[in-house]
Amino acid sequence: MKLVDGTVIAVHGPLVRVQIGDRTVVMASRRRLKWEGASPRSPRLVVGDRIVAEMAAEDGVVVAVRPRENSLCRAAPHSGRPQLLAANVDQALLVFAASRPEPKRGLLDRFLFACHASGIDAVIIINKSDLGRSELDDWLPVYENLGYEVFRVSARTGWGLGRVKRRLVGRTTLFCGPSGAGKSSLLNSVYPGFRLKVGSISDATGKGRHTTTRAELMPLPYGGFVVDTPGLKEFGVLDASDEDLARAFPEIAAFVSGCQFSDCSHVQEPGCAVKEAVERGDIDAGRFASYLNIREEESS
Ligand SMILES: Nc1nc2c(ncn2[C@@H]2O[C@H](COP(=O)(O)OP(=O)(O)OP(=O)(O)O)[C@@H](O)[C@H]2O)c(=O)[nH]1
Ligand SMILES: [Mg+2]
Ligand SMILES: [Zn+2]
Repeated sequence: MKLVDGTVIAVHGPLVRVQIGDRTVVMASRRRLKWEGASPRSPRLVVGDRIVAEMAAEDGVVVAVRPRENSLCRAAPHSGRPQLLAANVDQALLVFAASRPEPKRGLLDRFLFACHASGIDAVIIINKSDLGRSELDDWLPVYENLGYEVFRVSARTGWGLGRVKRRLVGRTTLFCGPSGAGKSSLLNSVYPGFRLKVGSISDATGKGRHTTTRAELMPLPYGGFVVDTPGLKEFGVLDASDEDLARAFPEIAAFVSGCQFSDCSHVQEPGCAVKEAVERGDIDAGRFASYLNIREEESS
């Protein structure tokens, strides 16, 4: 018996696939798994977790989990319970398609919010730029003006991928976004060796078909790791504190001190500087809608 360190690269029900040095081992976990550090938001192993395994010959069992540096977490669609997408990532690439499927701003704002709340750098990737003009041309500049990095790319033609590749080197990067946005296609384009399965877009709904079914951590040949994930339809937020909201929506927070009431909810109070700014166009109406929506979900 000896103890070795490893990283979870995939979760298969109760079993995990763990990278230990240059080999991978599928193993179960001790029932009394030791969570080092603070108690975890979700006590289930997730891709990216750093673990300690007890090995005997070729077999192993997970006995402990190192403290998580960060984790991207959402409220699971039905139960509302914390569900982690991955742990210990350096950045998240939020992948949306210019069209097919149509990009949803509400979802983008929720991803951005969760990244802020977990301290994970977010980059906005607009894939399928080869499809031409899209409704997103009207609102994407809002995000560029807020200081987000926005990369327009095409996995199909290879356009813009150099920048993406440079951004991946030496880091652990989570790819997330709706089904059909082209996460797996992009990963295949930056490294064809991945040979990830790619789905089609339904002609009836214009949406993806949930081709990727589990998150997987994969090494890049030029250094760094990427995590491909299944497409997400919804992203329920957890623990949205006022500070988290202010950090994720700084352009709204900037006006709050001008409101007549110090506890203004910016919904129907008179003398609301936030609503006035929305009416003048100084705050983008779509962003304000996302802000209210996230806050409302949190208080419900
Ligand atoms: N026109 C165009 N189509 C693309 C591009 N990138 C991907 N696609 C197509 O979009 C469809 C979905 O691609 P996937 O890579 O499977 O999408 P995904 O985000 O991994 O989807 P899930 O695994 O279901 O979450 C496929 O038919 C791809 O060929 C692109 O840059 N341009
Ligand atoms: Mg996929
Ligand atoms: Zn107000």
